Amino acid sequence: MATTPKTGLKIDLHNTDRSRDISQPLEKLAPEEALKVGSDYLKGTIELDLIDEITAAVDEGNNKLMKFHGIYMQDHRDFRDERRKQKLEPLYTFMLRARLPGGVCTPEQWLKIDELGRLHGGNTVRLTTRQTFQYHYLSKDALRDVMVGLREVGLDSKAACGDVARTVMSGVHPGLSTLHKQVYEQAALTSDHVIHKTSAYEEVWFGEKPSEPRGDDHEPFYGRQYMPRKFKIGFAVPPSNDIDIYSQDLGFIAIASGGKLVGFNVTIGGGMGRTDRAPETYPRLADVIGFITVDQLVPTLDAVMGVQRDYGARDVRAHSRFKYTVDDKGVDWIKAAIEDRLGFELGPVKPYEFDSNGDAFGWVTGDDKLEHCTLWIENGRIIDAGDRRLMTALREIAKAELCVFRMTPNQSLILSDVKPADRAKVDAILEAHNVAPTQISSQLRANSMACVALPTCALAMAESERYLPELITKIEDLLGKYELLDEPITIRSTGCPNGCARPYIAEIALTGRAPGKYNLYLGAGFHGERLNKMLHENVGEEKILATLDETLGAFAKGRNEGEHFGDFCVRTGVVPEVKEGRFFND
Ligand code: SRM
Ligand code: SF4
Repeated sequence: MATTPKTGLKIDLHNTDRSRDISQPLEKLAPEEALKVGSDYLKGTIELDLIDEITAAVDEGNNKLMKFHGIYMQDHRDFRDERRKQKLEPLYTFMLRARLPGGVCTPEQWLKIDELGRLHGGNTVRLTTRQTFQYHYLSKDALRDVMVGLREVGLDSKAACGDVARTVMSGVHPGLSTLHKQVYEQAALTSDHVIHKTSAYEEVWFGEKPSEPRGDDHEPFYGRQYMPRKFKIGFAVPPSNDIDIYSQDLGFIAIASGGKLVGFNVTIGGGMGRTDRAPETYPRLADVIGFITVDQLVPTLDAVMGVQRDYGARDVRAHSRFKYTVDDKGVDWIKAAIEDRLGFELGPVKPYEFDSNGDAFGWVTGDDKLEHCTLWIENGRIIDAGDRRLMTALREIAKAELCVFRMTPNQSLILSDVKPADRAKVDAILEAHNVAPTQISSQLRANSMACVALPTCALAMAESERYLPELITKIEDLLGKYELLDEPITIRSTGCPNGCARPYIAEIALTGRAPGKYNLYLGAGFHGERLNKMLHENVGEEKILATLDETLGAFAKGRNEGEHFGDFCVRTGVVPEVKEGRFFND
């Protein structure tokens, strides 16, 4: 037996899955790898920490394991300094993220999501950039109640975080056409296929006993080491690139014939995360490597994820994402390794075209003759604020069972599958609560996204969700001056370089460096097909507004017909084009 350095968990070196092509000897595993191996398939000693009343926290090892159960320990950053001064423990609370393939939930599920948010989550629910929802501010005591509540309505938070395949994204939304529906079904199937199988989740949260001891075959695909890092999968339905396919580790672009799904172009190696002043970390746009038919989907999932599982770096976590494996080995090598496992060659890439990565707000009638209303929700925050009682309005709509709820990849919500006769009822409830689906002050705001950042995110270096709305108000003054309020321009902000709002593919992006200071990026493609480029490093609001005043003014005067702002910035040399569409040189 060996002992993990941080948690003291025992690792049985002989009871481990050695079937993987992992080059490092087991004894020399990096701490995170050793933690996984020694955790009894992610059980750890979480149960003991949950009943420890001395602290509101859990130990660091269990914190890492709980991510695989969809939970992060956080401390309230607004109170950090004050509590330190008072020699108090940080104000520990927990974030819980649900797993929700394609972002779909029923009215019954929505009512439970809402109820738990009001009971335990500070009267708010947060929609995320990957079509699911999060609670913040959960106390340790509340975690089981929330888990049980979610389970009552068939929801869970399994594998919403951690070194596994995360929530599978799917271009919204199924009601629009048969094709959308077919793609959603494949995304749901994918989610079921790639989810980890450990019974530790049921044991820890619901007190279930495992039917048999967890042996070596407990995780047939993942084994005891799971993936080297998180792994993200998404399905796009052209012409919408709402899921930002080029940012996914593994992506599937739907290809149709006569309106019916025939297969997918496969993309590999996308990712956004980078670290400040660490040029060896960079965002990367995915490569499109070939075509598969629908029945080849599951083998392709196994083959691509298997290649990353077996060849992804497990010694340096900052280098463990699939994008680095793809660059280390080369796209051709990776493609050959995938085909080798599949036993057949991928077909040639089929033509496809994207035209936007945003959401279209308001009502639309689907091929299914049902009505669907995409509701703009600023930065995914479901809350009653002043006169705008969004959380209550959605609860009333759910109570009356007027729609299915579909979260979008841009942190918004579709009230879908509304019977034509019920459309007026939905409108009346929205209006009564001062929620107008399409009254958005500018197309810039309509195409904006901010990550959570402060006060909950441990990694935030600057504000994001709490700042972007007011910055946009100031940019709108410039847009008004140049008659650009109706011009669709994408803007995204994050509180640090990790890229949770996919900023590196926005035409204007801010990533936090320090309180009030951001790196400013311009020049990405409008539908997420080209990375942007950093124009200014570590600058404050004044410089950001001055730069945008100049560039937006030049754009209004000198743009070509139909030209997007990002393309203009590249064409006129405001920012140099990132030639490879891949490497990121600040
Ligand atoms: Fe993220 C870590 C929030 C989408 C890249 N992300 C975090 C953590 C958990 C901070 C932490 O590790 O302690 C943040 C929790 C903040 C909080 O208080 O809630 C966090 N990420 C989010 C969400 C909630 C942002 C949002 O405002 O919606 C998104 C949840 C998605 C979901 O439902 O699963 C979210 N994160 C993303 C995306 C976008 C995407 O996946 O489409 C990315 C970029 C794509 C990618 O992965 O390359 C992203 N998050 C990261 C990274 C950088 C990973 C990397 O490769 O370097 C981290 C840091 C890490 O993992 O070490 C991170
Ligand atoms: Fe936190 Fe950074 Fe992600 Fe924003 S981008 S949620 S600050 S990790």
